[in-house]
Amino acid sequence: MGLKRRTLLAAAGACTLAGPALAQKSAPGKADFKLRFANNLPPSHPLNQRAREMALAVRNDTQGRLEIEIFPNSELGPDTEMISQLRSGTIDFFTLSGLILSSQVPAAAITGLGFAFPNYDTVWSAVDGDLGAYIRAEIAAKGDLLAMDNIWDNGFRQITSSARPIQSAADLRNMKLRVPVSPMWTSMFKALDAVPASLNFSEVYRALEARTVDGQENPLAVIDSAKLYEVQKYCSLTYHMWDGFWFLANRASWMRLPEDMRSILARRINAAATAQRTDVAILNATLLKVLKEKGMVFNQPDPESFRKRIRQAGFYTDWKARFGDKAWALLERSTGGLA
Ligand code: X2X
Repeated sequence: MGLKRRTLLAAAGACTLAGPALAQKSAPGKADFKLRFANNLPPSHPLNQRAREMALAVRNDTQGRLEIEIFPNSELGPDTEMISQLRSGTIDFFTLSGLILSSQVPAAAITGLGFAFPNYDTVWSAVDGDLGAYIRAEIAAKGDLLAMDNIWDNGFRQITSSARPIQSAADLRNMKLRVPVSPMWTSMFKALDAVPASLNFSEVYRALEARTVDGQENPLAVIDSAKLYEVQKYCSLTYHMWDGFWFLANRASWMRLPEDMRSILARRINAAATAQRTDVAILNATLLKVLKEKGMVFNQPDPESFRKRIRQAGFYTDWKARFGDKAWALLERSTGGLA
């Protein structure tokens, strides 16, 4: 390669590294960067509604130079495969529960500890505070992943069933319950004497319809947007776990962007997360009536029998040892004593 050509290429590279002010303007209608954002939720879920708004805002802010293509509903594959695609860079962004991410980043499961958070104030004080920062540092330490500052809200999880309402922990005995693919979910429902079946979300509706599992557990916004009320009769408001979605980025994809695009993108993604949290809070207040009108039967069990059963099974002792004192102390700073 002649000096002239090498010099030209270096200049072009410098041009990109120096930021878009010098970057080649894309041809009208043709983006300089096209990124792929995948998730496992229906298009109607607030996460995808706010993601579409965010993508539009980013395209406008960058004068069309940066486009984000959204793939909802596990279109690019089940969660456990999309993690690999994110790490290889086939997918650039992926929203994922910390409990499923824990196969790669064990510490990320801590926010899903059973009955840890009594309300949203304690959730946000933890995930927007030192515990969230600790988890994001653990994610970044993998070397090929980054997490945006603001976690998106999945919600407090409730148990649905086609067989019976869950009035106490005893009603879970031998119930075949679908759980996401994560040691935390499996261990909690084993501690409750259920029979947890690990399935990616993309398989849940069919498994419930075919009765290969009796029930599943999810926040109301997921139960409604995924139309699980069509295949589940009972919904027991257990609030047994809070769950959130880290907005994850492939690090190489992120670092290829000019610095000014990265700051626009981070600002818009984090703002969308804040708006989505408000959407979920509104749904939490309105979906009970809506789902009753769609035929679901609700009950609100006393959480004490569940907490007592998992404590007796050594659930907190076991997970405190797995997470370690530092992470556990960060969690208890928001929740108070748990083990
Ligand atoms: O898989 C689930 O149940 C879901 C949609 O809530 C998560 O992504 C954790």
